[in-house]
Amino acid sequence: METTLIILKPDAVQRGLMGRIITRLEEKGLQIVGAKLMQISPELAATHYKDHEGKGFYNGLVSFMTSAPVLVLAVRGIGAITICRSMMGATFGSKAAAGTIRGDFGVSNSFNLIHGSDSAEAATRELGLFFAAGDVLEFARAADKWVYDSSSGKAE
Ligand code: 3AN
Repeated sequence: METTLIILKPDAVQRGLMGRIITRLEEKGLQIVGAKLMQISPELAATHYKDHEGKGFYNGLVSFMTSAPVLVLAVRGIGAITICRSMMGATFGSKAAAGTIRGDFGVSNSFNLIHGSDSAEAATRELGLFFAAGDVLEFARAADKWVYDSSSGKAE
C-alpha cells in the first residue's frame, strides 16, 4: 500500500470541484485516509516547492497556492502515487488528455487544479509537511474486499 499527498488547489476549491475530484479518486477504489482544508502559508509553499525555486513560474506558483484555501488529502491504495498521477493528467490543462482531472476540468496551464506527489520519496516528504502524526488514519473499508482481489493471499 502506498499513501500519496494530493492537494486540491485554490482553483478547485473556488470552482466547487472538490466533491467531483474526490468522487473520481474514490470511484477508482482509492481510500481517503487524511483530509485538511487549510490556507497554505508562504513559508510552507516555499518548502513544498523548493525544487522549483528560481524558475520563471515560481513566484506565480507560490502566490497562487497561498491565495485561497486548498484541500489537502492523504490518498492510499496499491500503486496510489502512479494511479493519482495518471488520473491528474499532464501538468498543463491545455495539454492534459480528456478523461484526466486536468483534461476534463480546466484549460489553464498554471491554474491546474491538483497536485500529486511524483515519487515515494516526495510522498513521504510532502505528507510530513502537511499532516501531523495521527492525522493520517489507518482503517479498513468494508468495500476493500471487492476493490482488491485477495484470493491469492496478496491483495492485487
Ligand atoms: P506536476 O504538478 O504536473 O507534477 P511540476 O511538479 O512540474 O508539475 O510543477 C509543479 C507545479 O508548478 C505545477 N503543478 C504547476 O502548477 C506549476 N508549473 C510547472 N511548470 C509550469 C510552467 N511552465 N508555467 C506555470 N506553472 C508551472
